[in-house]
Amino acid sequence: MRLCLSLLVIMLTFPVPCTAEGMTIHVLERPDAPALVGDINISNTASDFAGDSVAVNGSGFGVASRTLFDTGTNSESRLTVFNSRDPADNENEVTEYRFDGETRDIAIAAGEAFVATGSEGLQIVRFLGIDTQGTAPTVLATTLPEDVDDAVAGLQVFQGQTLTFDVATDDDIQVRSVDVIINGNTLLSTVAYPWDLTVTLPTIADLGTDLLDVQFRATDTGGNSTTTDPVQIQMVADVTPFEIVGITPDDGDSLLPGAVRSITVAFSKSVESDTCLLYTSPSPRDRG
Ligand SMILES: [Ca+2]
Ligand SMILES: [Ca+2]
Repeated sequence: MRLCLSLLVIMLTFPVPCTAEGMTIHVLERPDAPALVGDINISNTASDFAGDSVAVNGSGFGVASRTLFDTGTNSESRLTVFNSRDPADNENEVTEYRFDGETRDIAIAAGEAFVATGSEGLQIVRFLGIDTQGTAPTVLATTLPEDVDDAVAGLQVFQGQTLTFDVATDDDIQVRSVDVIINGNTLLSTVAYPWDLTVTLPTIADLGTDLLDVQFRATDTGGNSTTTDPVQIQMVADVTPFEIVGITPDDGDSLLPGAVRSITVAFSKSVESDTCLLYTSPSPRDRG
């Protein structure tokens, strides 16, 4: 089974080791209140079936892989392109590509499918047509950072804070990339859905201002792009203390002499590395 997220939809794929059923993708809507809303059925008429990889592009399409074995040791991979917009539609198959080798996994990046096969290496498949109609994508910010100061008007965040934004995108063909733009400069560009829009802010001193104009830009595979209107965010000094959220090895762990060559400490926020000192007992000379 494999999980995949798409447009507030969770896809769970189940490989079916039989002749006629092929692959069934169960679609759950709203991860916070899951409910089965439909299945995407990909038919299969081969004599044997294996494979459970699926990826979606954030623009209403996905790719699913299957590996077909003949009576010997030869294998053939089939990459099925399916429409994921309407889970209730059972005619979701768009097209299919075939190549040698056993499919191990799939990822979509910049509008192309990257298929890892056991014997044939990495296959790169341009699974949708070229975007030639000049229609730009849509992009909408769906989640903004938490306001850290309710007493002051507007949206405030801490300087140096790591923020994660969420956007919804769509296109007549497919979105290739999404960028985060701050004060006119591209701070982050990502090419794989779900778009990971996590950025670490500069300090007020480094940026020279406490005001951020945040925009998001979606670009399709034809080079057309749409940029959102700016969202103004104010950075303020971070007055909250940090915490230690994890130490490896853990307190009380039993270890063989000489087994520990490093200790990892995870903090709740970035800290100055030269302020981190290690103390061990019983000898104070072990301070480092
Ligand atoms: Ca387009
Ligand atoms: Ca506020």
